[in-house]
Amino acid sequence: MEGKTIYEIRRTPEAVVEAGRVVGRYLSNRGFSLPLNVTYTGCGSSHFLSQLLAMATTRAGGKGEAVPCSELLLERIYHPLDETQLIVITSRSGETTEAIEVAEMVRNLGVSTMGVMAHESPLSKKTDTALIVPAHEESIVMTHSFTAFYTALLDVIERSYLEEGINFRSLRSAVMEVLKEEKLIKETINETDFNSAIYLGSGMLYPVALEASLKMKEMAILWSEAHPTFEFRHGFKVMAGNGTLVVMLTTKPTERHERFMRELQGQGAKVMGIGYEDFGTDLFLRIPEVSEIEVPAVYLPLIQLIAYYKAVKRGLNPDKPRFLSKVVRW
Ligand code: F1P
Repeated sequence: MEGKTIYEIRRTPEAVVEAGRVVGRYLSNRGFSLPLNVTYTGCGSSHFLSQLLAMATTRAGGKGEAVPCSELLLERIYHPLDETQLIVITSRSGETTEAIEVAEMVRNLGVSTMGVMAHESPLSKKTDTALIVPAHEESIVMTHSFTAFYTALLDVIERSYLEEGINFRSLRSAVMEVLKEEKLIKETINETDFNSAIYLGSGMLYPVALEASLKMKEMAILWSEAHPTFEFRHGFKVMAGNGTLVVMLTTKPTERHERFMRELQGQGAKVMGIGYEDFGTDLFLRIPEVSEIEVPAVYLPLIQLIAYYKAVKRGLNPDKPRFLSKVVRW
């Protein structure tokens, strides 16, 4: 029987449109705009989301940085927050202890806070402003809420620095196109044998690779890693051999991607490409073309489906990952 996780991945297109609706209301009611220097924080998947948001902020003309909540709390000496004008704390549940503790700590420092969560929660009461993106999930692992939060905040970022937001309707269509390939993704994973996965991505596709690797661990309990694409050649590549699936995330393959792919194939690894254009990979999954900052939103459901179907193939229940709970508390 199909469970919550797959249902929630399939809900991504509606979640994106809903994100657009709430963010539109939020911005017009408050006349809200991001300041120049923004620090994004979260835990687990929400930290990878923070990394994407910090990059999108810098790309749009602000100054974004991302620090995991636990590091902000415990290693403050390395994160003085001197320049930070706003801390954006993302947490699907709004109940993660470290996220709440950051809100409390920052309040004492006099820095403004914005919380982003799926519903009213302890966190939404502790931040100066709260953007509630109603991407409710029952599953333990974060799926469509990640994409919904990303698109909502991307809209806030683009409007704050560039004055033009994103087109939620066209992004929804692109996400729907990805989901139409669910059968192909399932077959591809069923037909490919691998006992470890390495995700490689550059720029904004690096946090996507980190999230893909985390999904593979959480759902399929499979050894996985993520690296900035070409950094992997510097020593790490010894890990890619027979039985390894290397997933190269790239929309613009270059001659270096091609050479690197051949190098990995020569080591015995299988290479999967995900992007616009195949460059001679063993397996290739195409994504629809969108603007560069929207690209993470089309990769996310795809990498979630890969992890989901790998879990199913391994006879695991992705709704019940071992040792995990929906909310991490101290
Ligand atoms: C963060 C998180 C998730 C992870 C797991 C436990 O939750 O670490 O990334 O998948 O479900 O919680 P949140 O603060 O976003 O609710």
